[in-house]
Amino acid sequence: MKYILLLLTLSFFLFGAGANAQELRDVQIEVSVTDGNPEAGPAAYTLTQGDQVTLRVATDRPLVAHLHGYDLELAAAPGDDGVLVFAAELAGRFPLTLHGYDGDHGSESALLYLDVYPR
Ligand SMILES: [Cu+2]
Repeated sequence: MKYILLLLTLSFFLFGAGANAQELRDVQIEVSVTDGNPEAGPAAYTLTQGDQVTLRVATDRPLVAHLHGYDLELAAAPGDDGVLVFAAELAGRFPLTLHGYDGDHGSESALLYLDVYPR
């Protein structure tokens, strides 16, 4: 009986620690690009440092997008969404910009902003 109590106590402790770690959220962000512009204008998304981010870009034409600061790039095409999966370890404001759209490399317009707040 004592062992069972000990196990219960232990699992409570472990579960408690796990619950703390889960303050780190899984954040899904989706943006749809048409004519080189995000559907509803460039939105800002608020994150907390350490959040696990899945960033998905759907597009009507082939594009390359660049997440500044994190220096991550994704490619997307019609029917083939571009996806970035990363931990938001850097705090600050970071734009995701177009580096190419439909073969044109001239644009650097922002598709969205990530505002990552320090823990
Ligand atoms: Cu860039």
